[in-house]
Amino acid sequence: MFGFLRRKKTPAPDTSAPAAAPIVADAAAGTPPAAVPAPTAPEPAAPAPVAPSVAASAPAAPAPSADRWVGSPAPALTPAAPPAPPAPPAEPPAPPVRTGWMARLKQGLTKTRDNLAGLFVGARIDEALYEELETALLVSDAGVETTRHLLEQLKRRVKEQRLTDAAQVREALRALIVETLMALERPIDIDRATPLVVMISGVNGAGKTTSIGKLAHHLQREGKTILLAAGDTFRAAAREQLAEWGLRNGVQVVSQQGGDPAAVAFDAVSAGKARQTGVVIIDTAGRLPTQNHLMDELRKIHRVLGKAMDEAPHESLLVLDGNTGQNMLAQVKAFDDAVRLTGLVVTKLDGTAKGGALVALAHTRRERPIPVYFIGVGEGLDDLQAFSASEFASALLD
Ligand SMILES: Nc1nc2c(ncn2[C@@H]2O[C@H](COP(=O)(O)OP(=O)(O)OP(=O)(O)O)[C@@H](O)[C@H]2O)c(=O)[nH]1
Ligand SMILES: [Mg+2]
Repeated sequence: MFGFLRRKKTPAPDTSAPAAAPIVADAAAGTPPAAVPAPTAPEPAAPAPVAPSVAASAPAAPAPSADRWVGSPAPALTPAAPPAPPAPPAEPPAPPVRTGWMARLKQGLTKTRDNLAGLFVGARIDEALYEELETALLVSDAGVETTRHLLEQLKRRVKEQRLTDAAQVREALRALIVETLMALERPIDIDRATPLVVMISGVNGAGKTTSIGKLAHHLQREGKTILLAAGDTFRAAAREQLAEWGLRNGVQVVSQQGGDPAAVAFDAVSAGKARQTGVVIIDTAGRLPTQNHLMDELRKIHRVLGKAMDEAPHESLLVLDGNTGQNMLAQVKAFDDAVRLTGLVVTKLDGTAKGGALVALAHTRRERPIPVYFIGVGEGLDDLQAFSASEFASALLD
């Protein structure tokens, strides 16, 4: 159904038997924070809001033992919530509407498209056209190096193919952009581990938590059970926001007030392993690459995930605000250095993004491209889409 998720085969129904473990959406339930480490044998827990596919009678996830911790005390799992209202029945899955989101992507990239496509209307193919094209590409945030590369290649093709019509040149430019962007087009493989541990990072306000909410929705449609971890332990609002997305999706959220985000991440993966949850997604607080202590904290989360489960995190995703422009490149480098990125999510492409930075990202990192798994084109559950090089090029030029 969703072409952006690489599946080996139709997923086997998740036969995991999740426990009534002491893991709850505390913010949503208004539970007071736990002050002491969670007991290994939990109290019989009240049913927390769970996905319909989640059974309710299995051994509880054991709390991690303290000696597995690196420089931090074992975290306290939030105690069980008081009986929460059952999750609303899931809406019947509707087929993904691709036209609607494409219209929003095009709307978001209108300015760049007007600048680029407008050049070719009734134009002569001469040096003036190339100069205007250079300006339009620079204004679109494609950057000097990528703009130069595109122009050189375009001129060469125009000559080789003896193009005489401006519309043909536009098509040649589109082909070039598609070829460049193809380096970023790769579906995420969601079946390669159980649980698949997905760590999310990014600067403040990039759209991390919102993207997690949307991603959980998509993955559920693919038959995956989900567990979310609120790795932003210091801001109550951040926990509440994730808890809200948890409620909307009918999935549980591991949460803890204060303390070590790595501890929450560890807990979530331990619980996910015990329950055979399909995907564990770890939210983290926004941070700038220049904030060394916060980048260290991120490294620690990454490291501790590897202790919770071999190979974890299986996906280390950076969420980028599509409006970031050329600074996107610096963000990718800094976060990649810290937490070895495996993929990107580019959000807010329905806004005023210019789009050229993605072409620059594809070109400048062509030796080791980091795929853009998803793009965000709105704030709703369905506003996350697979990145497609040709669709993106079309939004830029058609
Ligand atoms: N239009 C639009 N808005 C988005 C998109 N993704 C996120 N937003 C909005 O961007 C704002 C920030 O989103 P969050 O998900 O809170 O961002 P965050 O990265 O988790 O923020 P911090 O945790 O504070 O660092 C919210 O108002 C979201 O609704 C998108 O694809 N399109
Ligand atoms: Mg957030």
